[in-house]
Amino acid sequence: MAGAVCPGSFDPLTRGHLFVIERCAPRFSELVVLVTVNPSKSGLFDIDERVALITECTSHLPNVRVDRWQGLLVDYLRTHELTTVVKGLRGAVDFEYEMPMATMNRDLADVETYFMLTEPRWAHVSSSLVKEVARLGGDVEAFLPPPVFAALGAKLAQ
Ligand code: COD
Repeated sequence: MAGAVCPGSFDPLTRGHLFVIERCAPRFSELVVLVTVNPSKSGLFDIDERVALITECTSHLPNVRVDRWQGLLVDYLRTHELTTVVKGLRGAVDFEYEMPMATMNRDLADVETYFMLTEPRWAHVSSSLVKEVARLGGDVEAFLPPPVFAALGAKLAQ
């Protein structure tokens, strides 16, 4: 099978994201985890930090590459001659949010989106909820790969 792109903000990478990446990677020749840059949105982690954390957390997956992109997702795919996007789905709310994007990307560039159901134990996990809980002193270790948990602790201690 050809390559695919797994896009997201990844601010930061969670175990839910990693589950999707680990399940998808063996099913494609190459999986590009693409950190998309939204200039109007300032995240907790800068783009270099997000790329570095994903690179470290996916180092056991030989066909995973981490990249970054600012602009339309389909333009990245066109530039790299790719036609498949993979996304994680946590439930109906994700589906409602993702369906128009998937249809738009199909209309724009004949890009197909494959959805991977998350594992139930990660269905409530999002980067934003993890950050909120951590900022308020909650224990979020279970929801993050160890390097991300360490980086989040260091970031919030700053
Ligand atoms: N389990 C499984 N999957 C999960 C989990 C979890 N616990 N948490 C998140 N995910 C999935 C999300 O459903 C999403 O598919 C993906 O992981 C990334 O999630 P986030 O939160 O890191 O990133 P988003 O949702 O903010 O990313 C949205 C994009 C950046 C992909 C989107 O806005 C985009 O494509 N932007 C590029 C500009 C563009 O082309 N815009 C037009 C789109 S038609």
